[in-house]
Amino acid sequence: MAQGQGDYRILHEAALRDYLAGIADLAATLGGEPASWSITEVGDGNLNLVFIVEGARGGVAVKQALPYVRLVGESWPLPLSRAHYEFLALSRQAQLAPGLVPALLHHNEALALTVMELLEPHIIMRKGMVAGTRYPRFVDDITTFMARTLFFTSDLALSAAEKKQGIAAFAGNHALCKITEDLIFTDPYRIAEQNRWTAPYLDALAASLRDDMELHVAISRLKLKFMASPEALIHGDLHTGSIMVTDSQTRVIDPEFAFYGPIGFDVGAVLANLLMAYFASAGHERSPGERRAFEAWVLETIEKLWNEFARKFLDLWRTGAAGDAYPPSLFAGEKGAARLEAERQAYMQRLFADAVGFAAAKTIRRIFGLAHNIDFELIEDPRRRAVSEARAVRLARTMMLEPEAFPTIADVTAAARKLRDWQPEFATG
Ligand code: SR1
Ligand code: MG
Repeated sequence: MAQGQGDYRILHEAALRDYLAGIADLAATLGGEPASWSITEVGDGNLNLVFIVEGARGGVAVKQALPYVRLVGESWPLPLSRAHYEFLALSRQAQLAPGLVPALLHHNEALALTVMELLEPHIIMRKGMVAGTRYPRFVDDITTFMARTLFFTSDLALSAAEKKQGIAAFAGNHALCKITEDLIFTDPYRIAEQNRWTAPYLDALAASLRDDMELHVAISRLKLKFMASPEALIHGDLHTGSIMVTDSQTRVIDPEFAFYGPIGFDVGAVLANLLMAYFASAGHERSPGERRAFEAWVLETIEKLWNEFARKFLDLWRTGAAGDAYPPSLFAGEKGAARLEAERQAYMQRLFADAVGFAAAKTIRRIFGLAHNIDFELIEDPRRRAVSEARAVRLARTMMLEPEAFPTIADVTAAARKLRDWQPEFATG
């Protein structure tokens, strides 16, 4: 499947058609004459080109990395090697969480190009949530994906040698890590050219982020944890734009930010994006209270997200731990079993605190940093948008500064519920 010949070039429509026509398996999947294939560029992410190609028999999705950040342009170069790490991560995730990532059909290292199954009729979950759609399969699927990919690439499941080989295999993806280190953990808290927010309503809040030393300590501790905690192979960008859904299926896409990092970063990413969908929802209402049922579902999903993830992760630990951490010989007998179980609970409590902190960081970056999300951006009236954003920031700030106020996931949802109708000073006027 993997190919490595040829020089890199950007494949626009005609070149892509010729390229795919030259690969017998793909041409057969598409069917009919290559000239009849429809090719549409649909990429709405920040980094890459994405094409949907459809023929008489079927379709495929083609993703090609650009040598720069698409959102910004050629002034911000970015290594093509991210396509290699994405392919590697997708391959590993497919083994560990079968059916929860798109099937890989072809990869060309030199072209930084990957061909995958066409996910149809799946849509990007973020778009569905903006429309107020509920996804009944989501929580079970995403918790299975996270529990299995994170547990089985951790020291709880791997030998020390396997784990270190894993870390080494992804260590070269540091340019993508640097994006996260800058855009999530640094820029929103300082003057940075690419920052933006809903002005003038959030001007004072933006200034307060730049001036709050306790917040600077808290975000820097999280940054250090992100940089120096190779706990497991994480997706690295697990927001609702990296998840495609239908009523009955969930697929996780786009793991180009994958590396060995803190487990709480992936869990916190999903948590943050559900919280943002919750706070954005009021801004999408056409009549007061119209989306209450959707909002109740989001909060219920947030609670299940943590509870189900923790249950599945602990089950794997209790039944499938073959890693070099926590040697069984140190926890023999009834006394050992009881002590190890208490330690598992303490591990999960620490992981929850990490997830709460990372969720806060991921929320603040989407409101004050370079890359925003459509949950808020599609609220047309800027004052209304700023109200939703200010509620999310108020919760995020407390989560970052007072993590002890959130010992359980129910404390997070209770705090979110309380802020649903909170009116910042600028709300009227
Ligand atoms: C310059 S890239 C901006 C963001 O897009 C990706 O989806 C990541 O979230 C990254 O931080
Ligand atoms: Mg992406």
